[in-house]
Amino acid sequence: MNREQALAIVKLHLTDHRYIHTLGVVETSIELANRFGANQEKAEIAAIFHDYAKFRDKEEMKKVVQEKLVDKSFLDYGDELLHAPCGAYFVKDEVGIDDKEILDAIYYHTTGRPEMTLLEKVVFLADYIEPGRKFKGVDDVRELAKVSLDDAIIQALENTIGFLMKRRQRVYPDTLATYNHLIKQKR
Ligand code: DGI
Ligand code: FE
Ligand code: FE
Ligand code: FE
Repeated sequence: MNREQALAIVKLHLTDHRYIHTLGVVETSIELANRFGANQEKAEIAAIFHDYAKFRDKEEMKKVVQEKLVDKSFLDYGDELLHAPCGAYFVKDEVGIDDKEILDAIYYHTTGRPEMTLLEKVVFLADYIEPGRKFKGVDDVRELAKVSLDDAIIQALENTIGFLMKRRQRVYPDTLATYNHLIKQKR
C-alpha cells in the first residue's frame, strides 16, 4: 500500500479537521523519524492510521475491548482512550496491516507505555506537536523535540497529566508509568 492509497482509506473515516491533523502527524512523524533514526516508512503508515478509530461508535469500541483485546483496563479511564487500542485492532482487521511495530505505535499513541519503541515514541510525540496543535505549552515541547525525543515526551506527559488532573479526570496508570520510566532513565 502506498501513501496515497493509505490516505484515501483513512480519509473516509475522519472529519476534515481530523484528516488535516493526520497530515500534520504524518509530516512531523517523518521529520522525527529522520532526526532520531526510526524507520521512516513505518512511521508514515502508523501516523496515517493513528486516529483511524477516532469517530467509531463508543459502544462498538467497548465491545472490541471486551471481546478482542487482552488488556481490558482501557474501559475504566474515559472513552477518549478507546480509539488507540481499537484503532490498532481495526487497522489490522479491516485494512490488513499486520506489522506489529506499526500496530503498536497506533495502540500506544494516546497513553504511551514504559519501554516504548522508537517508532512508538515518534508517533506519540508527533501527535502532540504536529503544526496544527495549539495546546498551552506545545511550543516548549516543540523546542525540546529538536534535541531529545525523551525530554520532549516527558514534557508532553507532564502537560497532559496536569491537564487531566485540573479537570479531575482519571489518569491512565500506564501514562503515569511512562512518565516515571522516562524520568528514572534520565538519572
Ligand atoms: O486523538 P488525538 O486528539 O489526536 O490525541 P490523543 O490520541 O492523544 O487523545 C487525546 C485525548 O486523550 C485527550 O482527550 C486526553 C485523553 N488522554 C490522554 N491521556 C490520557 C487521556 N485520558 C485519560 N483518561 N487518561 C490518560 O492517561
Ligand atoms: Fe488519537
Ligand atoms: Fe496524544
Ligand atoms: Fe491524533
